[in-house]
Amino acid sequence: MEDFAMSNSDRQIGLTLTQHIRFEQTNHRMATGKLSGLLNEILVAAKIISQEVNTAGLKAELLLGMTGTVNVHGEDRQKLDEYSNNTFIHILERSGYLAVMGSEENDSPIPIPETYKSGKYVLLMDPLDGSSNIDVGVSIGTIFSIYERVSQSGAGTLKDLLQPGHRQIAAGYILYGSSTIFVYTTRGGDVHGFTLDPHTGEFLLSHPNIVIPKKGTIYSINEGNSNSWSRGQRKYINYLKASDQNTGRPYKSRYVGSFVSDFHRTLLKGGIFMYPSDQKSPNGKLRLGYECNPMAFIVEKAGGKANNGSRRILDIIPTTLHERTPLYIGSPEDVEMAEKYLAEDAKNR
Ligand code: AHM
Ligand code: MG
Repeated sequence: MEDFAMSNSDRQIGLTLTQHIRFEQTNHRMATGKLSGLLNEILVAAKIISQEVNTAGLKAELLLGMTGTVNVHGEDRQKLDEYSNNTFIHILERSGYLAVMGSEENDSPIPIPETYKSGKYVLLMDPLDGSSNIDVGVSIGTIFSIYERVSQSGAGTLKDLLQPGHRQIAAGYILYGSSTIFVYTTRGGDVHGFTLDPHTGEFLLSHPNIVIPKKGTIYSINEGNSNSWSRGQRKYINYLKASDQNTGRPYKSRYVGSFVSDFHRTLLKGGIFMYPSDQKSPNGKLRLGYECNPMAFIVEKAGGKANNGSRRILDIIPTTLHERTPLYIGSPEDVEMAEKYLAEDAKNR
């Protein structure tokens, strides 16, 4: 006779993100209902942005192209960047869960207006990452990172936003790609991915308990910058390109130029993503608070590693809201190998 007993994986079929967040909470791995509430607010903003990203080409006048202003990094601000930032801010500021926010698009911390209740969490975000891909239909994403505030009371402060990444209590990203995927983790939980079902408007569990392969066969880096790389960096990439069956080389090269997409592929398939320091950008390009830390938190939870070439990303103490750091992130054996090559640079300094 056939066995119709339900396995754990059967039980997870059709599990919505909202139900999953609630389960995580009742499993006592997530301390309070308040964090669940905050994650649910992020989910709402993600659904709105996903819808706008998917139909942006049909409202090109309104949603594509430049706003005519520049952001804090001196980059031209895109209409969809601004739309996403405003959507997140307006939904989250009235949620009652946050004391302050920080965004790639805002020079300074974003206070919670006095008309709304303030809460015990603080949030850092890159509301729409991969700006250069917005107008060309290539995958882009949102990244978020959540901490408990360290200030005791009143309005949240910059200090609340400058905590080392190992203090994160939750982090995640939303990939607006061939499908919209929401990946998140919490301090006590594993890494889980959900795919948006466009018919029901629900995120359904599609990638439970993500574990990154110990080693991959793909590297991801902007090779256009290779002339300004350090000697160790150049040697490492040459090593990855050399043929050796035993170690699966040469590695394949893949670079979307949207961090969320490049990271998502690396998380699922293994390998390494790098945005190194180079002569033009000694601190690399990516920002510690709302790009590197959340992905480092996720990758470590999935069994991977993230460092700046020599130091664990999650141990860096931020000094400014928009500070940048070199990044090596992915399968543990690949990140360790990169570290070995980069150690040579340190010796020669
Ligand atoms: P953005 O936040 O302005 O979109 O910049 C970050 C993006 C990342 O998504 C991506 O990994 C990187 O910039 C690509 O940079 P480059 O074009 O220098 O390769
Ligand atoms: Mg960004």
